[in-house]
Amino acid sequence: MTDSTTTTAATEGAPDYRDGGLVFPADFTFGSATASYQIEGAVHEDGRGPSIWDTFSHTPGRVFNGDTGDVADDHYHRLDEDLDIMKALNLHAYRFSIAWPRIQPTGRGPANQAGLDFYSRLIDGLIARGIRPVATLYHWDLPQALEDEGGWAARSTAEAFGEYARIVGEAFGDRIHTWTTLNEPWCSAYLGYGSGAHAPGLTDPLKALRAVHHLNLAHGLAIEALRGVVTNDPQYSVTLNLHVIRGEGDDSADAVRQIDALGNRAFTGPMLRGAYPADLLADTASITDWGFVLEGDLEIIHQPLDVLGVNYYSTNLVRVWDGVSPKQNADGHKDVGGSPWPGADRVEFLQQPGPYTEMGWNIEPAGLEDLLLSLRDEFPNQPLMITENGAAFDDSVHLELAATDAAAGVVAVHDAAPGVVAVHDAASEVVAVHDADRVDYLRRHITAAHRALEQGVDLRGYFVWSLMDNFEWGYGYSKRFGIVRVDYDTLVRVPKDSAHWYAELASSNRLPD
Ligand code: IFM
Repeated sequence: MTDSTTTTAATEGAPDYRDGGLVFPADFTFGSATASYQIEGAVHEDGRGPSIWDTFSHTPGRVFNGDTGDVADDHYHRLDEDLDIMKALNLHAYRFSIAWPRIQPTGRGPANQAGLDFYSRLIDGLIARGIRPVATLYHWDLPQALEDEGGWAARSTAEAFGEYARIVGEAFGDRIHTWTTLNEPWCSAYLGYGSGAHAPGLTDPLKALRAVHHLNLAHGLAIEALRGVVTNDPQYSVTLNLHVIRGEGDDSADAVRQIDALGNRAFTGPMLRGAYPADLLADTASITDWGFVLEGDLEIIHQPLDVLGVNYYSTNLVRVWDGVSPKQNADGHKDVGGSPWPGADRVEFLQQPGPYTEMGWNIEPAGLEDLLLSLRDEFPNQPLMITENGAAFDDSVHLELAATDAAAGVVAVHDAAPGVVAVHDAASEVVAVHDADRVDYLRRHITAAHRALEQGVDLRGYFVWSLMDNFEWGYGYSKRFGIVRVDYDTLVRVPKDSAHWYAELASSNRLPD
């Protein structure tokens, strides 16, 4: 996951990753992913309690444009329509998350039956359509009541999570294909409690590190609880946003190592090796002695995993800050003042060469190949799954009509972003989105995945982020990652070209030409 030299897939023969016709194994999974708060809406319905993201998004200044997940994609009320879209896209699997506050409105106590019923309908609807359910237990919507008791900085939240896992395991443990405990605990800990860019919006390095451990512990407790109650033979996993870290300059090795420790090994260490890395403990010694790691915790966290979920979007470039020039913080996350890198004050994140997605993230498919190869080398017996990859491009539609086509009744409308064209009918409703940029991004990254497979990586599948445009956390609805367009006024869904392209891939396991 680190690279302080210059030997990367990007520089070896410089492939452009724009292959067609590549064939994936017949049992390779192509799916798509979403998360509860990003798509469901219906935040006050059927007994759902408030989550930290309800509080955060309703706090002025926290989310772009004051956007909230109150309605989002209204998936809660459009479940059948969305399931039919998944079926039409030939998805093999669908990765969704369960909103803890729908199941336990305050994070403790008996299950809310209406919440269980919603996910039961979702799971049954998937199975009826031949789509495997991949359930994430936690994609960031912590019950607010638990945050009020200390949130992830408190051990009791991890213990409550184990009980929540037992409840959903008892309810759905006959039907879930793959259980994923956490999505990107890096973000929950460091953006939630370190930088303040995510809920609950705190900027406390000690709490961020306590959160790291309690999220790790929650992962282990959840798997233990699930194993005790499920009745089918599911796969167990966790999804990490592992960082591909390049170094700039001859003295960058230590900066790379430090970010690798905080960003990657703080999770893979305890989860896959049963220990926190010694250099992580040393780097953060001025913040904590890690006395919150109690005897027995590491055994609980160190669970065999059927697949390790990997989310990949772009790379990082770091160097040692000289302490004089203005410090660059181009780590790809919304800069709201605090640092998501406790103890790494001497490391700066450099802006990388483009091209970029609408998030400002550099497009580098070689980074995905490098990441998969390095995981193969570090954890040779660990099967992998790409649980998120995708791109935001500006295919929102606020455009002029092209008079020449109007007579034909279909009006091509060109967006500001090159490579994206939305097509309206005469009533100005979007009927197609030609998102060539996104197709190109997906093609290149899926080619990178194929290259990794050919080099012996035990890669089991790929999930595109995201099935549909949705609430992109601190950026609200301003960033569109979906392969299906959502009109936030009408909530009408329109599959983009990328969706049709992906459907063709999923139907044949062959990369379209
Ligand atoms: O939208 C998020 C998702 O919730 C977690 N992984 C990254 C995506 C894009 O930022």
